Amino acid sequence: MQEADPINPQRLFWDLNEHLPEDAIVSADSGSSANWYARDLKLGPTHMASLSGTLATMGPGVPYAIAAKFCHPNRPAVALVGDGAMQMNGMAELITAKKYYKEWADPRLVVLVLNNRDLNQVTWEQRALKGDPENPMTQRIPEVNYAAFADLIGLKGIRVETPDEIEGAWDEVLGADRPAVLEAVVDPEVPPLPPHITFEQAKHFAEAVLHGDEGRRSMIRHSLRQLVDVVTPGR
Ligand SMILES: Cc1ncc(C[n+]2csc(CCOP(=O)(O)OP(=O)(O)O)c2C)c(N)n1
Ligand SMILES: [Mg+2]
Repeated sequence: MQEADPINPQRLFWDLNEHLPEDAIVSADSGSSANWYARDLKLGPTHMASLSGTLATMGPGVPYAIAAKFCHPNRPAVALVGDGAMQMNGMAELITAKKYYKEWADPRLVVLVLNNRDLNQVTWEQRALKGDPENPMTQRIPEVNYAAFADLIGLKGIRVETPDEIEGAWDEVLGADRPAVLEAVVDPEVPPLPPHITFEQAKHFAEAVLHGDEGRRSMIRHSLRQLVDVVTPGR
């Protein structure tokens, strides 16, 4: 529930807990979605779920969800994917979903796209492991309207730009009569802080800030907020 600019990505996963159908099959990609999937999503015994195998390659999120639909056409599938992975192959795989969805007993295949215009997981890896500031030349990726692309090819697309739109958007995409993209414009400066950060990681993180990372102001603000919540739970 901590504020971010414009949306804290964790909020999408937290709110999904209230909307995820009991028989849903969930997939998450290699990217920041893997952090929030692990940290914020509560899966029950009736769910099935997969992460990118051995946390290795980007790109399996949408194909895993399509595979789930072929194995269990009567169960809804939800893929949790970054914008980089969508640009790599996820957008093309939406065309596959369009080709086959009428053959599925339950047509629901929802793709959450975290639109952060960044290869965010690696941006944070470089900050925490090496103390390197964000390198805009390698990390930033082009702005694309993923919801409009879904509409264009005959699927459903919804784009949210404020946190208060999230609840209604989950209802809409999970109630759709076809595969749907929920595109959320999220803040790339929310740190994926592990629950037990090591001294080395904290040191490198501080170095990245000192080396003039462009996002340093909001990084510091978000990190402090998360730490305060850890030491004062239930505030
Ligand atoms: C094919 C491939 N290229 C590069 C990587 C390294 N890598 C892991 S996560 C990541 C960034 C993912 O970016 P995006 O899909 O936009 O997700 P975000 O972390 O921004 O949410 C990269 C480059 C990888 N795992 N696989
Ligand atoms: Mg991204």
